[in-house]
Amino acid sequence: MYLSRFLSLHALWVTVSSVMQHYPSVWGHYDVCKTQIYTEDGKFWDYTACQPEAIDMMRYVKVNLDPPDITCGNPPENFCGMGNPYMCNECDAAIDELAHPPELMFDVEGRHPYTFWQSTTWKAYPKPLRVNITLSWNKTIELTDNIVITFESSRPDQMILEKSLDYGRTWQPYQYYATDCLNAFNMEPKTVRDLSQHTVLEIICTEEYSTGYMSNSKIIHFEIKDRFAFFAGPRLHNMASLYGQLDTTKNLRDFFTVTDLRIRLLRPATGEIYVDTDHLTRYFYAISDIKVVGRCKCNLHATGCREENKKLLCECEHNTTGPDCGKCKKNYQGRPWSPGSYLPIPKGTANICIPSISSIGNPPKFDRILPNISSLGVSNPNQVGPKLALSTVSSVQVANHKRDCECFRHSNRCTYIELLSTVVCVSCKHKTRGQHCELCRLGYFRNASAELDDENVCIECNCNPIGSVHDRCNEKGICECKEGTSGPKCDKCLPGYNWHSWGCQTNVCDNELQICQNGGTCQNNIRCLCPPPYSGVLCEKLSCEKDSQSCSQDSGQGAVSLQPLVLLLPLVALLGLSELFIF
Ligand SMILES: [Ca+2]
Repeated sequence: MYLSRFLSLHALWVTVSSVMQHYPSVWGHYDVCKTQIYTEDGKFWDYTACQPEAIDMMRYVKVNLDPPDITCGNPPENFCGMGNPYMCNECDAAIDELAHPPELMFDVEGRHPYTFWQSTTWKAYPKPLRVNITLSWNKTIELTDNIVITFESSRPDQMILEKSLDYGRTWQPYQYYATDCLNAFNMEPKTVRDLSQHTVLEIICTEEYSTGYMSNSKIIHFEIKDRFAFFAGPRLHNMASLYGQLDTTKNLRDFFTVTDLRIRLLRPATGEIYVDTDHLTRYFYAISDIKVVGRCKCNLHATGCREENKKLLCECEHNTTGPDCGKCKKNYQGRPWSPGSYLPIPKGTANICIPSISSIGNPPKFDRILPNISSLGVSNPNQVGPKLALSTVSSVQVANHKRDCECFRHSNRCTYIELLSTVVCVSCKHKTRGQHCELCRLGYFRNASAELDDENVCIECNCNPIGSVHDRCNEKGICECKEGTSGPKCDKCLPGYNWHSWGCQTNVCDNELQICQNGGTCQNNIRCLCPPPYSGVLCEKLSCEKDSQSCSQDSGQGAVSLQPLVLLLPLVALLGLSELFIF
């Protein structure tokens, strides 16, 4: 008892370890949804794209067989070896040791001989012996490793692996398997290695796994890793490249995504062209193990996936909800839901849901979002975000579209935008704007002493048109000033600057530090009026235009004495006499 439990645990650990070894680079990234960071301005959440670990999905599968009575043993029957029709065993559903129920396809292996599910034998030949094995998760999952089916019988002559993305309502083939693809499915045989980046989504028929009963191999693969390798390289070292492709190519992403798989066993292995009708107990299907490794699809909004009432659910972050984190939480519908993105590598983009105006009575749990939420009055026309500090206004319950037309008495008209599934106020008055007229128009800011439904909720910024960069202000009404300008409305000059008709300008002269020289007088701090013969910004130069003699003393000897030499240089170069001059 203890030994078998130990062996089971050991087998499980081996399974988990092997999965980890397969994807070292997958496991290193996107495993954190948010990180708290500290700055001078306080604590912030830095949100990143995240996804759950890849796990053994057979732990959560529901298996259905069609026809339902296809499992052997009821009534008890004999089945015989393919190679030797006289070497037979019994299947009896009523006796544990002789029963082969479906759950033995996904129990924990670790002992020999393997446990296996087995069908009835092909007694009803020539009526086809067909079995559909449906694996359902009732949850969208993303496959991350090969699907591996291990047969106890010989591998079937004909089989189709199918997938569903809509919980079994519609099915698409994933791969065809046959000993003779042309004969069975009218398809040219191919292997995954015949594919490329451009044909990776092609559905192929392969003869690779149906090489007749003489083959020792009992395994059938659906090759996920080989397909990944077209993007990530043969050893899957460049997973970033794969993630980049998955992010931008929906078809590729969907290709590896399933809610259900269906194994359609169409014809058992016969070992030869003709069926030996004298020994039909040789023909049956038996499967000892099915491996499906993947992760819950959570749209890059969760790292956890838990089972609740036998259903897998993402443990959604980023203010999202739903089994796949496929929508924004109530009160967090400030912008349309969006999946996270793997890009930019390596942390991706979280695309979190932001609070809607209906949540203002229940302040959001986070302090602040970096970097892209706008606050009331600081106008960013591309975003409709509520001010996070408006905790005094009562909550608006979202019940239906009509009740959603909450415009804080600045409008009585709304429109429903179907694309965004949201109601938006139109013609907001009193200088307001936004989905619920809860923001102030450009050039206005929130009146802190007024309620949100007050006519005077928005006050004009009143920025000085000359001194400010633009006419917008922050939530306290403070304008953004040009260089040299100060004051809440940018109508004052910083020290060292003076107000002119074009704004604040640096002082050219004053009576303290930049004094006009040689008897010059400072005019309005912008120029020195110089008495003749002086000139220059501070009247520091003698004017040389008329009387060159008067300049020579102040200009210095150097300039004069250099002149003949400067004039000589081109001549020297022309004559090639430079070696005569040693500088
Ligand atoms: Ca088994």
